[in-house]
Amino acid sequence: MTTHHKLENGFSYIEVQNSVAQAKIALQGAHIFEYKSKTDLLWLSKTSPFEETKAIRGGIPLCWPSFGNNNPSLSQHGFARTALFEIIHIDETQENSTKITLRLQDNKSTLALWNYHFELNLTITIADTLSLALQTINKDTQPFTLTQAFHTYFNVSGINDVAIGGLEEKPYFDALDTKHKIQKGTITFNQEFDCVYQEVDKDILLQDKSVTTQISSNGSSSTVVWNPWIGKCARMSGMREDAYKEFVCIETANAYDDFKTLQTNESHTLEVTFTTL
Ligand code: TA6
Repeated sequence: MTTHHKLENGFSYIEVQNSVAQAKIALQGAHIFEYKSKTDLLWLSKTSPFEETKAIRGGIPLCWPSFGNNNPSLSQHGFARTALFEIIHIDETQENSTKITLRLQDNKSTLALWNYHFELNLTITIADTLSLALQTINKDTQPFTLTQAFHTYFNVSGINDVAIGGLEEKPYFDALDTKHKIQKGTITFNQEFDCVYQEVDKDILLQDKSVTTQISSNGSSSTVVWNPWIGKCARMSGMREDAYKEFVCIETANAYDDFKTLQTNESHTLEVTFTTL
């Protein structure tokens, strides 16, 4: 079952309920901000905005057509996360799986920011696993280059208790000291962390006490791992100053060297699946 909701300020989202999972997806940014099945997977800030032009703090924001400041002519993480998508299709033929496709196409305001014709389709499959597939089609007569990410905020029991595996020996760019390094061992947290891993070629495992979340991807060879810790968290919009204890971001991406250039009519799909083991 899928129901449409509109807040008093006009902010719209859809709610999905099937036999194995429930989810909430905002039309702004095609932004899934709740997914509950075996676990309550996605962190959502208790002080997140739900209003036009402001990105929701939490869930899975789409960074598109630029990750971070990869494209200095665009705002951080691009414009898709505050753009209004339309629902193209809802498939509820199976009781234990719901598939929703949302679309963004170029319009006057996107062309003013990024002068290319495109079609962007996000397909979300809500089952006992959660899958997202973000397809970019170049509808322009010129080639264009993009970077992107699923900026996923995972709920954690406590940031000091989590470990991330699957990135051992991978090269990464440390955005805090702008140095290039190699990952040694699993990732744990005791300070601000903001790193972009490259050559990522296997599943990533988020270990949180007895719960393990497996992150599988296609069309991606880069992953960002982020936690703002105390100082940056206190300066962040849309989150309380101690929120850093409650989440970690593991972002399946095409970032930095993993950029994508699409010729006319060419497409690329970034995919991720989250499985609670
Ligand atoms: O993905 C990590 C990162 O780029 C951090 O540097 C931090 O800025 C975070 O994203 C949040 O960005 P936002 O624009 O959502 O405040």
